[in-house]
Amino acid sequence: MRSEDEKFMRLALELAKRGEGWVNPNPMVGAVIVKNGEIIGVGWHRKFGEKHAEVNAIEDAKAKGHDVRGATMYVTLEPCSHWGKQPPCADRIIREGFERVVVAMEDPNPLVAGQGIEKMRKAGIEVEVGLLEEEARKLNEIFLKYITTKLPFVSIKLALTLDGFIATQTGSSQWITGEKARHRVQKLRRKHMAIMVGSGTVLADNPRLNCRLENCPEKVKVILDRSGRIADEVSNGRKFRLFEDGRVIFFTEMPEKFEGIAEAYSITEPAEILKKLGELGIDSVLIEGGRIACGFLPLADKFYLFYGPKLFGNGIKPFECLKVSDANEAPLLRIESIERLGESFLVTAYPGDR
Ligand code: AOF
Ligand code: ZN
Repeated sequence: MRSEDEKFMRLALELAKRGEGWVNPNPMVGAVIVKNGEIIGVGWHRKFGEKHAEVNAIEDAKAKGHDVRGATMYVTLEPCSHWGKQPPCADRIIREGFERVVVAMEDPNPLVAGQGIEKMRKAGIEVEVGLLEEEARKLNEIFLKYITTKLPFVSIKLALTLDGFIATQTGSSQWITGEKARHRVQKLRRKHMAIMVGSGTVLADNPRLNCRLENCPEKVKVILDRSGRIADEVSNGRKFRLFEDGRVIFFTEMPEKFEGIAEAYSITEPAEILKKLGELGIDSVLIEGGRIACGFLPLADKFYLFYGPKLFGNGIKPFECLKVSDANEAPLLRIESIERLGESFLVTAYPGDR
C-alpha cells in the first residue's frame, strides 16, 4: 500500500454511497482513477442495471480529456468478470491499460468471487486487495447477505420511550421521538428495498410507508394481515394511503380476500415470508411494526432502536414474546453506535454472540 491509497479509497466509498437505495439488489460501488498523484476520473454505480462504477469512472476521465493508460483505479468492490446486465469490468480495465488496481473487497457474488482479480493479475496488472475492507463490507452489508443466501437483510426499527414502550395501553404512539429522529427513519427507508408493518399499524395510523427524501425511489410495502382486515376495509370503501405509490404485498391466511386489491401470498411464518421476499428479488426489509418485530427477532440482522424522551409507565412492549426469566439467558445485542438526534437518540446494534 502507498501513503495516499487510503485517501483515494475513502473517496471511492463516499461516492459509492450516492447510489444508496437506487442500486438494490446490486451493490453500491465507487471508483476513483488516479494518475501521477492526481484524480483524473470518478464514478459510482447510479442505478440498478445501469453502468458499473468502474466504467463510469473511465468515461469521466475520458470526458475530461485524460488518458487512463498507466493509471491506478481504486474501487470499493472487485471488478466483475461475468456478463450480466453489463459487460465485465475486469476486461475493460485490462483493455484500457491500467497499471494498478486497488480493491477494497472481493466480490461475494459467486459469479465473480475472485475471478475478476485473477483475470487482471494474469493480464499483468498489479492488484491489491483489502484496503478499507471493513468499511466496504459494512457499506454493502445488505448485498453481502442477499447475494450469498438469497434472503433479505432484516432490520428492525423501533421507536421506544425511555422506559421501553412502543405505544401506550390504548395504542397511541404518535409521537415518541422527535423530528430529527423521524428524518433519520426516512434515511433508513431509503437504504431498504421494502418496509414491513402489521395490519394493526395500517388500521391505526394509515401510514404512507413511503420515502419522502428528495432523492429516494419508491418502496415495496409489505403488510402482514393474517385475517385480511385491510381487504375487508377496502371492500367497505376505506382508502389507505399506502396504496398511493410503490408495490404493495400482503402476507395473509386469506389471500382470496385480496383478489383485485393487491398482491397477496398465503404465508404467515416469518422465515417463510423472508424466503418469499428473497424469491421476489427483495434484498432488504425494514420492519417498522413494533408488534410484529418479536416474531422476526431470531431472524434479524440489525436493530435501529430510537429512544424518545418520554415515559409511559405501562403500554405495549416490543419483545414480549421472548419471556426471558434468567437475565443471563437473554439474547445479546452488540451495540455499534449511539447517535444523538435532537431530544432523541438512536442505538444501532447487531445480534450478539449467542
Ligand atoms: C453493480 N454495479 O458498479 C459493480 C457490480 O447484472 P450486472 O451486469 O449489473 O452485474 C451485477 C453484478 O456485478 C453484481 O452482483 C456484482 O457482483 C458485480 N459488480 N455490480 O451493479 C457495480 N461493480
Ligand atoms: Zn462490473
